[in-house]
Amino acid sequence: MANIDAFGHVTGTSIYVDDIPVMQGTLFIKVFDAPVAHGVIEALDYSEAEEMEGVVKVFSYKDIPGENQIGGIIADEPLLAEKEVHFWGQPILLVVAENEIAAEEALHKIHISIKELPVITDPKEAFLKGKFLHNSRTFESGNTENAFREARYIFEGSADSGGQEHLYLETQGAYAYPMEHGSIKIHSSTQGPTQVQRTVAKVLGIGMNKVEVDVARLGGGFGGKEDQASPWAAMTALVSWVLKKPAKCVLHRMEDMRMTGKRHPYRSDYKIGLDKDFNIIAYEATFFQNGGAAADLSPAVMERTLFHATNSYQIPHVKVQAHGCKTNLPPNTAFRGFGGPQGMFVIESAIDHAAQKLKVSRESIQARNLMENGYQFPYGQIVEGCEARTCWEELNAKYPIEGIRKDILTFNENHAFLKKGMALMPVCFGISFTNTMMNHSRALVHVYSDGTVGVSTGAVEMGQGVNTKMLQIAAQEFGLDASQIKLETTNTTRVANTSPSAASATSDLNGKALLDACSQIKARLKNMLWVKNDLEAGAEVRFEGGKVWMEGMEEPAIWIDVVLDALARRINLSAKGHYATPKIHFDKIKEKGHPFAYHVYGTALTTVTVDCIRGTYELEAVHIVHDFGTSMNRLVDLGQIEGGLVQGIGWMTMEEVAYNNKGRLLSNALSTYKIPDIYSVPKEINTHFLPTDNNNMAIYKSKAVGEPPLMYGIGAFFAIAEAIRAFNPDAPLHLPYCAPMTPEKVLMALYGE
Ligand code: LUZ
Ligand code: MOS
Repeated sequence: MANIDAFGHVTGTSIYVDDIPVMQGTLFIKVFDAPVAHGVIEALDYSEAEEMEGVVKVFSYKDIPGENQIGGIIADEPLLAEKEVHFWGQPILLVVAENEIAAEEALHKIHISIKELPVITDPKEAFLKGKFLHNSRTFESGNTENAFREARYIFEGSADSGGQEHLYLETQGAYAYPMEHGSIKIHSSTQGPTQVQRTVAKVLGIGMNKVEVDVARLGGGFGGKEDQASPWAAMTALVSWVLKKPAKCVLHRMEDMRMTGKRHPYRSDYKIGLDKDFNIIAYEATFFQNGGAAADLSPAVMERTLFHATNSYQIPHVKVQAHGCKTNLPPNTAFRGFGGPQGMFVIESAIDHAAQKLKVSRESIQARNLMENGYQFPYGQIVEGCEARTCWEELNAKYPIEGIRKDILTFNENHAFLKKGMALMPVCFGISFTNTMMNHSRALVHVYSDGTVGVSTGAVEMGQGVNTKMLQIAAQEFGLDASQIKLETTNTTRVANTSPSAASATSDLNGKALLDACSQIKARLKNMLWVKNDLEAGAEVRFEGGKVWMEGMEEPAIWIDVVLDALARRINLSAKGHYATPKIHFDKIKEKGHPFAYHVYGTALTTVTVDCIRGTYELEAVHIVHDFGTSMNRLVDLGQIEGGLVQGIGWMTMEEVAYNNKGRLLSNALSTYKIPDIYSVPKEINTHFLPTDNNNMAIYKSKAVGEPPLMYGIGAFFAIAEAIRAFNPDAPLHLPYCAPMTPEKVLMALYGE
C-alpha cells in the first residue's frame, strides 16, 4: 500500500503547525536567547522593547505561573533562564507582538549584560573537572582483567564521534489557544504529545486534564522532537494562557539550529583483547558523553550506548562504562539510534585497529566474532532469533566479499590517484524503550453507523509511515478497503499517557494496541452473529472483502448490515485497546535483565572511491541484507532503510557540528552544515529483505525498522579509511578514529605520516 501521506506531501497540501490557519488576534512569539555560553546575568532591560509598536508584552521567568522547569528525566532545566545562562542560545525572554516582524525588531532593543564564566565544550574536560549531568554506569560480564591476562593481542586507543543536527525539514513550533473552563489546546510539532502536555501543565501550574495536545504530523523528528518540542509548546502555552489569546511560535532555521540540542558527541577509550585465532575475548570501553548544559534524555541515551557497545559481536568478557558529562552546549538529545551508533562506532574502531596491526582484513575479525543464539549480552539478555550470521552469509552469497576485495586490490594497483576501499558493517539493535515502563500504548477505534472506521493511536506520524501501517492493520482486521478507514490526529484527550513515538517501537506498540481494540469490536460482533444465526459459540467468523463469513453459513453477511444490526442491538462499536510489551524487565542496580522485546539484525557492505588529489570521495555502492521479519509494507520499510543509511553516512562523513571554544555554534546554517544530497548519496543502494518469521513480539511479525539502518552508515567511515591507507600505507597510525571523516580530514590523512 502506498504511503497515505504521499499525495499530500507531493502536492503540498499536508498540514503542519505553520499551515494551520491562524485565528484573529493571534500573537507571535520571538525568543531572546543567550549571546554567550556561560555567565551570570548582571543586567537585563527590556523596557524599550516592550514599548515598541505592536509589542504586547515581554515575558521573563517571573511571568511563569507554575514551575520554571522542563527537565523530563531530571529537573535541571529552566524554561527561561533566571540568574545564569549555561549555553549559547539558551532562551531568556519571550517577545510577544501582534506580528512576527514587530517581535523580531523588538529583540534588538533588549539590553543585557552578562558576566562571563569559563566555558567547557569537551566532555573529557568536564569529566576531569567533575561536571556530571547524571550518574555514571557500568555494564560488565565475565572478567576482563583475567581475560586480558590471557589475551594474545591487546590494542588500546580512542575513538570520537561528533554531534549531528536533526535538520527535520519542519522546524520546532507550536500554536496554542485558550479553551473554556481554564483549559488550553496546543498544536505541537512533537514526537511526544504526552510529554508536551505534562510540561505545559507543570509550567502553567494546572492539571494535565486542562491541556489538550494535538498532532497531525511532523515534517521529520529523528529524535529532535522527542523531548525538545516541549519548550516551544510551553512558551506558546504560557503566552496564550497569561494573555488569553491564541499564540504561535515557529522557529526559523538558524534559531532552531542555535537553540536546540543535537546528537551527543562522544569521546571514548577502548581496549580490545584477542586470542591467537583472532577471537575477541575481552573488550573494555569508557564513554564520555557530551550532554550539554542539562540532562534532557542523556541518561537514557547513555544507557543505550552501553547496551549496544558490543554491536553484533559475541564477546565473553566485557566491561563498558559511561559518564554523562556536563558542558556548555545546548542540551544534547535523542537522535535516531539514541546513543547506539556512538557505542557501535567505538567497537568498530577497535576492530579496525586490531585488523591493521594484525595485517588481516576487518571483515575476517568481524565474521569470526558474530553473535550466535544462546550468547548472553553483557546486560544479561540471552540472544534468541539471531540473524547476525544469516544476514552476513546472505550478503556474501549475493555479493561475494572476497571477489569484491580482489577487484578493489586490482583497481588500486592500476590507479595511482584513485583508491577504493570497502567495509562490512553488521548491526544488532534492541527494540523496546530501554526504560521498561515506557513500553505500553493505547488505541481508540470507532465503527460508525455507515460502516466507516475512525482510528486514533498514540503514534505520531513524522514521515516514517506509521499512519499507513496503522491504517493497514485496521483495514486487515475488519476486512475493509483502505478508503473506509480514517487515521485521526494524535490527541491527548483521545489517547492518553502515551510514550513518545521513538525507539523504533511506534508501529509495534501502537499497532498491537490497535489490534487489541479491533479484536474487542470483532469479538462483540462474532458473539452477536453466533447467537443470531444459531451457530456454535466459537464458530469461525472471518472479516474479509467487506463481508463477514461464518462457518456453517452458505452466504456471507455484508459488513454494513452487521454494523447496523449491532447498533440496533445496542452493541458498543467503539473500543479502547491496550498493549504492554510482555517479558521485558531490567534491574538498574545489577545492570542485568531482558530489556528488549527482540533485536533487529542486518549487514551492509559499503564501497568507496577516494580522489587522492582532492581528498574527496564517492560512495560507489551499499549492499544491505536486512532482517525485516515479515514486512507489512515493503515500500515504507525500504524508505526507512535508505533514509537511515544516508543519514548515518552523513553523520560519519560530512555533517560537522562545530562550536568554537566559547561555545558558539559555527555550523549554524545550511551554508556551513552539510548534509547528504542527491549528489553525495551512494550511487547504488541495494537492499535485500531477509524474511524471517519467528518474531511474535513485532506487529504482524513485521520487525521495527526506524533506527537500525542508520548504523549501516558507519561502514562509510571505515571504507574511506581503507582507501586512504591504500594510497598512504603510513596513514594507519596517523588516522585517528574521529568522525566525521570530512574531505579535509581525508586530505590530511592522505599526506600525513
Ligand atoms: N527514547 C527513549 C528512545 O526514551 N528511550 C529509548 O530507549 C529510546 N531508544 C531509541 C530512541 N529513542
Ligand atoms: Mo528517537 S532517537 O527514536 O526519538
